[in-house]
Amino acid sequence: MLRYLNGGESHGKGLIAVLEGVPSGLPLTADDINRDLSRRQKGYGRGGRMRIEQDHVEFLSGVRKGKTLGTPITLHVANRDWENWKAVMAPEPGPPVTEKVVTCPRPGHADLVGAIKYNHRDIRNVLEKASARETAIRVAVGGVAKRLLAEFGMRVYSYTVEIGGVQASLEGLTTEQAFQQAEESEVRCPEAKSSALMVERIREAKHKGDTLGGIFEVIVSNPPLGLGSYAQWDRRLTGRLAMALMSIQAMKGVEVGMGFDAARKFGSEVHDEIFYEQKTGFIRGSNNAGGLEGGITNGQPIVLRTAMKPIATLYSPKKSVDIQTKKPLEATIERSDICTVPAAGVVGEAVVAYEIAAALIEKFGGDTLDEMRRNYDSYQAYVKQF
Ligand code: EPS
Repeated sequence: MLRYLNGGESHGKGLIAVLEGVPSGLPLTADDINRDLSRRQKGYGRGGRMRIEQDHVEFLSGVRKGKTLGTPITLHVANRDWENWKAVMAPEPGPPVTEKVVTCPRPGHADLVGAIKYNHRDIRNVLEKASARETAIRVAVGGVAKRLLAEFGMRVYSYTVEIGGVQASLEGLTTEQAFQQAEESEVRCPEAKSSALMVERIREAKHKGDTLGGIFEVIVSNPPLGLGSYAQWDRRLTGRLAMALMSIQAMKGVEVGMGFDAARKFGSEVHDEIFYEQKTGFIRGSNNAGGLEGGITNGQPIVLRTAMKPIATLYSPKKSVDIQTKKPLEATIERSDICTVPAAGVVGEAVVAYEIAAALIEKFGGDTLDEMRRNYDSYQAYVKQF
């Protein structure tokens, strides 16, 4: 069983995660993870904080001489901004740093509900963990998962398909091409014309003191048939993937394969027909299901799209109420990003990689990578002759 917990405040000393259940013998280096940490920090529309941070992972346990030990892997990502926040965030008892106390909740953020739920009179106690800074450590955990998936021929891709109402046209592009082109774009959009329009929309939003959301797509190539299960509700992989994506800050919807469009069509236009060929076994004529049927992978690429709302911190703030004085106020301006859809795609890859790795370990689990590989190979041989 794969599991992890994370901890860390946005302006605290750093972020950590303890990841347990990774088999021994998996080649793993900090570089494998740092690439994604750096990709997550980029994108047109990021705010000033990303000029301060330079995220790197440090393994505090579970990895020795470039290989996993089969013991809990403790990952650490330091917050460089901590140097500027030591007095405000100190764990030792002491008076608050008055100018950093937040009493005006931002509409759309966890501020108000979090303050009431946990009885905090300083909203900073809420926003520090609710913050999307947490996604840095989730990307680090996802990096370990990606290394495991790579051993079984799987890759996880993402790209931006929409920002502020500008839709990219991906016609004629393979997943690999779309991904490569997205990596060249400052909004991680595969298509140049839409990329430029998206940048324009973000510039416009910035000018108005506003923010923008959008949609990104995550694709997993080459998954084996049979991950997840219909046998119990919480084993359905479709649900687990949706939960993982919806747990990212600011996400408001997930589509699988054809997604919401399927609700507008006849069944005959939606379901992927089944064919059989001696050489390859069962094959499908299309992939409207997005690689998932009955909560189980069907061997086709997994295709997921996630909608992100615009960031809640606005430079032209919306109306709110001070939680102490109960007087109307304009919501607090914390330093803010304008649009983080490009970064959110990288986070999406990570959370999806983690869920697929968890399902893979559940199905082929063993204490060592070699044992997992033996289980995987014998199962694939069985599927082929079915
Ligand atoms: C965030 C607010 C900003 C973002 C932060 C998420 O941070 P700050 O308040 O320090 O300016 O930069 O994102 C990150 C730090 C990051 O690493 O992505 C928020 O309120 O969610």
